[in-house]
Amino acid sequence: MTDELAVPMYEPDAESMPPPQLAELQQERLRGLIDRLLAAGGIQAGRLKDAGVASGADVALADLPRLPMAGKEDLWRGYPFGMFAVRREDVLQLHGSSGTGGRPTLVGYTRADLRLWSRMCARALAAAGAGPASLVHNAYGYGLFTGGLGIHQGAVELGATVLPVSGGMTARQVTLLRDLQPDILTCTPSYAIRLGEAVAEAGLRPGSGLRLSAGLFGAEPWTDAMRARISELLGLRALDIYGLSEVIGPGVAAECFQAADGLHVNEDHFLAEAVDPATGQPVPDGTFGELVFSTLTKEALPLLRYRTGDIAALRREPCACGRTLVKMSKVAGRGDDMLVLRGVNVYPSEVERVLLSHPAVAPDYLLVLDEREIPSRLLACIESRTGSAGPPPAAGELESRLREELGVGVAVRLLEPGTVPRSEVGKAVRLRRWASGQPPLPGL
Ligand code: DLL
Repeated sequence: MTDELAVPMYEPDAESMPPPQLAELQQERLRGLIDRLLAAGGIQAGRLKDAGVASGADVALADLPRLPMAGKEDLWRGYPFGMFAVRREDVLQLHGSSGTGGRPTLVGYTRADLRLWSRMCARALAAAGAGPASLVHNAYGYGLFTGGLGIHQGAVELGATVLPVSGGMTARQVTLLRDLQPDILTCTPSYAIRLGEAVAEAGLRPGSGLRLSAGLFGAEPWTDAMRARISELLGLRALDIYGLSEVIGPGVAAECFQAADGLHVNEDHFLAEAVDPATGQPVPDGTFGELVFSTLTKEALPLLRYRTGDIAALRREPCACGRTLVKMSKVAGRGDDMLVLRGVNVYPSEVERVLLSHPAVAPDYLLVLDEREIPSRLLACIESRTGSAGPPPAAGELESRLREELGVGVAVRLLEPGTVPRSEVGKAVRLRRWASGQPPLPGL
């Protein structure tokens, strides 16, 4: 680690705990979680009893793969408060995500949960180099979505100055970036690109009118190719932050400034597993699987072995930053986003990686799964890039790269800049299904 890149940890005792000590702590907390679930008497308690677990003392850390799992359906079934393990009046804050098919996933926090959440987000901000002297431009949406308020509370916890600008109104954001000179930017990666373009249009450049040093980008999948574009546009170190409402929100895992290579999972509070999505059996470290989390210390909504649907790999290895926490890879996609094209499994993020490795295309793309005929075919609609990146590639060139790297045919449509709809607020839509009627983009 070079001194230049060294930044202090927010909770060094926890973040760099020796693994055997961490395992002991996790086992003790897992037992506590099981006792709390059994005492609450809900659906998870019933499953534990069916599995022969009558008390936390019956369980060791190594038994984890044999314990029952929970999923989003449980939250939907218990909606709104059925999964809470505390009285509604002990819940201080509610959040949620819109969820698949418009069904909301509602989550709640006790006072202790809110403190924990703030600390986890403070850890992530500190890992990005933020400190009490920082100014955090927080362009995650404020509201039911956990991004805005989660990061906000973390910045306050850290003692930094936070600007709760929320998403949208891009011209005003550019003015604030210029006038306030924040060092930390937090928003979705797709919005970071949008902001980066708007900043360039306004004649601001990294080092001249902008002094951002790092950004924490998450809430949607993004690739290293996007990372390179964001860094170039905004002149900052682009770091990944991961989380989901059910587990706590942002702050489950985050990259460090030093390595920017995989996200450190706060596994002293969120025990992580990767399992085969089909069988639920653990996969070896380094292998992609579905992430499963147990919330070891949460009160309002304790979850044992919650299946996230997110596909990533876990890695246990020393990091330049000194954290001993397990690392997760960037999320490759969601199990339910995986496309099967003529028998080949493809994640949208893999298509993104191949497309954006070409310097003359823009990071604005939409994948259209044309299901009007069987077998369905995938169209990658991507904008060519304005500026000095050289001539746009021929569609055929990108198509051969995709065939070579993914082993499957993907048709490419090159579009004029500005054709793909931008998301100013909320998460970017990268995949649309076209089953009948009008195409999702004109002219397909
Ligand atoms: O997106 C929490 C969050 C806010 C994380 C801000 C990071 C920054 P939900 O709205 O409940 O919570 O959506 C959770 O978003 O299961 C993943 O599929 C996806 N997701 C979140 N972070 C990442 C990431 C917030 N860094 C769902 N990379 C998760 C890829 C992500 N996908």
